[in-house]
Amino acid sequence: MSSLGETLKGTSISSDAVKSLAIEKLKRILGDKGFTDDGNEMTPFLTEWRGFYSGDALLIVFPENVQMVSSIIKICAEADISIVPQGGNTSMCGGAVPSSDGNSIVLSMSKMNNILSIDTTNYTMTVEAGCILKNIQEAAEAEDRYFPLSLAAEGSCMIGGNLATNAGGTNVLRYGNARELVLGLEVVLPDGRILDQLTGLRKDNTGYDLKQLFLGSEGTLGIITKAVLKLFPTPKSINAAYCAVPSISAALELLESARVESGDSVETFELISRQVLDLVLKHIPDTRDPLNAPFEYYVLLEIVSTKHNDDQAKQNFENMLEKALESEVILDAAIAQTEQQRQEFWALRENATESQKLEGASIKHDVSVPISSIPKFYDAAWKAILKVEPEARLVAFGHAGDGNLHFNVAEPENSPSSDFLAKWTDINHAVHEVVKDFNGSISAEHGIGQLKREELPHYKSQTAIDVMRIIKSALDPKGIMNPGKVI
Ligand code: FAD
Ligand code: 2HG
Ligand code: ZN
Repeated sequence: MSSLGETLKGTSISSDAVKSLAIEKLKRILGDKGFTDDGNEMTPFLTEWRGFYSGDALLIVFPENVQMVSSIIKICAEADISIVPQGGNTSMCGGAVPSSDGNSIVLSMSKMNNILSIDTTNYTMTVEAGCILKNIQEAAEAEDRYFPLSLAAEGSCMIGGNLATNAGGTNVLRYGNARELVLGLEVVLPDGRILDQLTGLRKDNTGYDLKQLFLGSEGTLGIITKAVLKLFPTPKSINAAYCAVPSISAALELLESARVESGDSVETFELISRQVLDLVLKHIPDTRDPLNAPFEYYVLLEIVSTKHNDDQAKQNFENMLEKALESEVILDAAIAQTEQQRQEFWALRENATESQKLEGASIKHDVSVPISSIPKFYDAAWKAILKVEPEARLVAFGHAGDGNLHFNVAEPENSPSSDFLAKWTDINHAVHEVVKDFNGSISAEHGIGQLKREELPHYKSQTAIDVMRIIKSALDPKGIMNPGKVI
């Protein structure tokens, strides 16, 4: 449909009128409870949680099933209205909020939140895309199965958003990214057709693996409506320790011995710098340092066994830590004796983002390098930041076990946030150039969204960008799926 006008039943009408008609049609098919155009009700869907991005929309829609999604897309495609898919709106890069041109609808997946089936023998679960991640974990647990995707936003992010961003989280070392946890997918394409690939197959080489296109595409190629997820045996014995390490290199030595000594059963290997711990202790009530003295770096380490009361695994874990202590690979460690103590360790890690937000302005870098390069990267990137802002405070933490660090920077104390934020691009550039030197990635797990869209072409080859554009224009020739994101 032309953006300037269209002949409808013999009458020439403007594109605005076409849009108004489309919006009326959408309201009719969705019914009163299926949409909102109320300003106050719309606000949370138009604003990103850190407050960096906000936009405008014609409508927020809440479809209840895949047919509704398909009808919505068809109506929007005809009227050149853009669609911004939204799950829990926890994106770290402005991916789920519309632009301010007001030519979009936000399509919230929140009403498509049914767990459809669990096949304990096939170790799979079929879910709608609007299921909250935590509900999926709990549903698996109720059947004595385990869905390992885990991240601090799990109480509000939705599986569709996790898959659309190929989320990582704290268990990637053992189970892989979200992408590796999916066997089948149902997607509504930008022309409204439904691509049903909801199989629970572990082997299927019948041509291109189409689902992979949509995993990590951040809503730019279609709407994920259902997924078949992989399940695993539930860890029954979890050994957790909060370890102080003298250096990042020592942390990697610990990783090596933990993997070998446990029969490669390391579930979590999270790095926490002292600055992060300090922010958490300062801002988050009921948190405490598990160790008696301060140290520069910590590792939250968990080793799991699927056997009940696995005394052997516990013994191996303690022996491994003792050896590490003797060889000064660790300087001290607290071992969780109860589930509550384990949760206390986790609070120190999971509140890193919240406490950094409460501390003031921050500039984040979600980067990955080969695990072996982490120590050198860490030093080089920190030096590069200090050249731009000598008073910057490094808030580094993350998934060191898979090479992904959140190399974040907090504003200097006692100076205006605006001065610090004015250096955003320079600080980003400084870190990302070091990432490039180490053959790393400028977005390990959060995606590109709006935040890194401009930077992407500097860090990806022209050929890769060309192929991405070919795929985008083949699937979404009108460019209506989440415009302004990724490419
Ligand atoms: P949204 O934010 O709503 O959307 C994210 C993107 O996916 C957008 O581009 C959106 O358009 C698209 N999208 C959403 N649903 C669909 C759908 N059904 N079909 C197609 N496209 C869709 N991320 C990590 O990877 N690892 C972490 O450890 C991690 N920790 C976090 C901790 C906190 C405290 C917070 C706030 C965020 C964290 N994140 C993390 C980022 C974020 O939570 C994840 O990326 C999450 O997977 C996004 O899910 P969501 O439902 O909130 O998606
Ligand atoms: C995490 O690992 C998230 O906790 C958030 O990916 C990281 O706040 C951040 O930068
Ligand atoms: Zn993370």
